[in-house]
Amino acid sequence: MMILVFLWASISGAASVFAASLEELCTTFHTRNTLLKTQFQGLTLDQPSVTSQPVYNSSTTGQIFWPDYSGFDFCNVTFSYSHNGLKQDKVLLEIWLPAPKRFQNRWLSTGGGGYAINSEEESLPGGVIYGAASGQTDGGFGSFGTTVDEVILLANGTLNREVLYMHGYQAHHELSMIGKAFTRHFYDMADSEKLFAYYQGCSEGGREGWSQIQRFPDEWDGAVIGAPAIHLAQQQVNLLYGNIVQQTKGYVPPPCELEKINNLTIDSCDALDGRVDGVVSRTDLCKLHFDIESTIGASYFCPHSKDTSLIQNGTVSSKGVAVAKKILDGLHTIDGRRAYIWAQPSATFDYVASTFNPLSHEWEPEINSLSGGWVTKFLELRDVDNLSDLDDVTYDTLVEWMKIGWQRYEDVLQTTWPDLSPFQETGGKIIHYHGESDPGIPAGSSVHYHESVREIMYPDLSFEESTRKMNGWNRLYLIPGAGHCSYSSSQPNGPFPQTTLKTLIDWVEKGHEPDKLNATVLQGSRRGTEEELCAWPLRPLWKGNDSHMDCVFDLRSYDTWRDSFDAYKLPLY
Ligand SMILES: *[C@@H]1O[C@H](CO)[C@@H](O)[C@H](O)[C@H]1NC(C)=O
Ligand SMILES: *[C@@H]1O[C@H](CO)[C@@H](O)[C@H](O)[C@H]1NC(C)=O
Ligand SMILES: *[C@@H]1O[C@H](CO)[C@@H](O)[C@H](O)[C@H]1NC(C)=O
Ligand SMILES: *[C@@H]1O[C@H](CO)[C@@H](O)[C@H](O)[C@H]1NC(C)=O
Ligand SMILES: *[C@@H]1O[C@H](CO)[C@@H](O)[C@H](O)[C@H]1NC(C)=O
Ligand SMILES: *[C@@H]1O[C@H](CO)[C@@H](O)[C@H](O)[C@H]1NC(C)=O
Ligand SMILES: *[C@@H]1O[C@H](CO)[C@@H](O)[C@H](O)[C@H]1NC(C)=O
Ligand SMILES: *[C@@H]1O[C@H](CO)[C@@H](O)[C@H](O)[C@H]1NC(C)=O
Ligand SMILES: [Ca+2]
Repeated sequence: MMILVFLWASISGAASVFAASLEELCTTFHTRNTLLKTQFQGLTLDQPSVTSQPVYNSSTTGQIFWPDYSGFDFCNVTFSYSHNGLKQDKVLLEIWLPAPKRFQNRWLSTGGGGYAINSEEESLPGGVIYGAASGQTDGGFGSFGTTVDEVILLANGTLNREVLYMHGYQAHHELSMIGKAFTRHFYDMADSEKLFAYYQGCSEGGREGWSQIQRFPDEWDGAVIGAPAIHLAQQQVNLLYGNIVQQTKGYVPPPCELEKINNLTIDSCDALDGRVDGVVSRTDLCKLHFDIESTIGASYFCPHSKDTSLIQNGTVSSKGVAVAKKILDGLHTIDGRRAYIWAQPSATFDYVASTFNPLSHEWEPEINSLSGGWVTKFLELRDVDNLSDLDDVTYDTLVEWMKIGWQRYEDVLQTTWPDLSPFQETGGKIIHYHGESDPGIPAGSSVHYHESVREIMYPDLSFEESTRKMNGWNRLYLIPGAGHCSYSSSQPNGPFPQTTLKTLIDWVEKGHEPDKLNATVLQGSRRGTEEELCAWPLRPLWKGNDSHMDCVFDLRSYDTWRDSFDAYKLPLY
């Protein structure tokens, strides 16, 4: 059987595939044959595992990272491979290959979020609609639905290092390497033909994207990277910070009180950008000009169905404001040295959770399990899903946890390597975006990394000159009013960039520099309105509700984004 397949391959040659239809290519015979030609040292691709299935007239609607699109056909291929020498090792890939007449010589790798390394098919249409073969990996964790935290421990005390490194960067490297070769053979591309390679992902998926750009620079032509969790050791602990502020200050504000403080912040800072639209497009000006203590005494009311004990009715207290202010200030050691940052003002306090205890009639801190599970599994190596309490945890404990995670995972999960010269030299392009009101991963985290890269790569150039050079290949766009990898319901008039991969493709393949990034309002009464986003370090400014937006630079605003992390002796990039 093997011999026959080889024979068929050598007789059929290139021409037969060239004009083939989707039905002709999307067969087990052709995909197995394609896999046979796809060979890598150290990996065994499993022929019998191949599945392939044509999917016709598919559509994608209601996504935020790309527009609605219907009527596309693709070949859905899955197969597994293993690493030679490892026992019980199986990594599953899924690749969607556009119908041959729609294929545009492009590859797209897609990533995950939270502890997931993929988005279970949700991200794949985002490439297929632009003629890209698009892939996802299960990381070798057991199935596309299995997340890394479920398999990171072999037993209490024993880290699964294979899983760790696969998650950190290796699985994505293999996905793109195998996926690109498979795609070339599937369509029978000539060696001289260029296959453009792209990445698109947000949050953990953004971290995965940076892991590839930082480590495998010549594998990529471009990446669209959203709100990346790159300072992972800091980030995973940071979501406990709000709880520790509540605990330290001895006051757990009812969620409604924090929501009211945030609503008043949005109301007060809205106009600072020059346009009254319910969107704080300049959180930096909000930092400079808004006094959060002005919210003390405002009354709040949050009705709740049925359970009357949950009706929150009161006035914003000085204690509540003290908690909010301390959270916004970001984590410092007890003696006042900065260890990390929090979200920008106007971001919701969604990651400062509390639960109502009906017995005591009080609100109590609720541990975020993403963070709790990081501490138990990745730091303490205990196979339990969440911390059971935060007894004796102080600001210094959080800083200590950040340091332990940073040092232990510096070479695998901390994804902040700041020298991207090899990528820049190959001509690669980056569009990096971050919701300015992201409540979970601070927008400042993206700004900080972006500025670290600029300073490391262009140490001898002026601010203006180095910024100009960076924008020639690596651009950062903050999205006014947007939350974590999405728009935010508390600032419904804010836009979200929905055609970013197309913009990147035009930049890479046609040289169209994205001076500004297109974005669309995706909810509320202004739904469908097109806007543009300024490229960092320029910031939007309107001169009135109906006026044109200018992208301006002002040093005082810029300085509010620059922090020095003096809790550490090492530089945090
Ligand atoms: C394709 O799907 C759409 C619905 O998304 C349907 O209206 C249309 O009839 C379908 N076309 C074909 C050729 O099946
Ligand atoms: C793609 O193929 C896999 C494996 O057969 C299957 O589980 C999945 O549902 C398929 N997806 C689509 C969209 O057909
Ligand atoms: C791992 O340790 C936790 C306590 O930290 C315990 O609850 C659990 O049962 C242990 N698991 C195993 C498999 O021993
Ligand atoms: C905050 O504003 C939103 C509208 O944007 C409203 O639905 C909500 O009730 C407000 N919350 C409070 C506590 O006033
Ligand atoms: C801008 O719009 C807001 C709300 O739509 C309105 O209250 C305000 O008066 C307007 N400002 C100007 C200068 O038109
Ligand atoms: C909130 O409480 C005040 C007094 O505590 C009361 O006068 C008011 O009616 C309450 N509002 C609502 C909507 O329940
Ligand atoms: C994490 O554990 C805490 C404390 O046991 C609990 O309050 C919280 O609901 C848990 N979180 C999740 C998402 O399970
Ligand atoms: C951005 O929007 C403008 C105006 O709607 C449009 O002409 C342009 O093609 C868009 N650019 C991209 C890359 O989609
Ligand atoms: Ca505004």
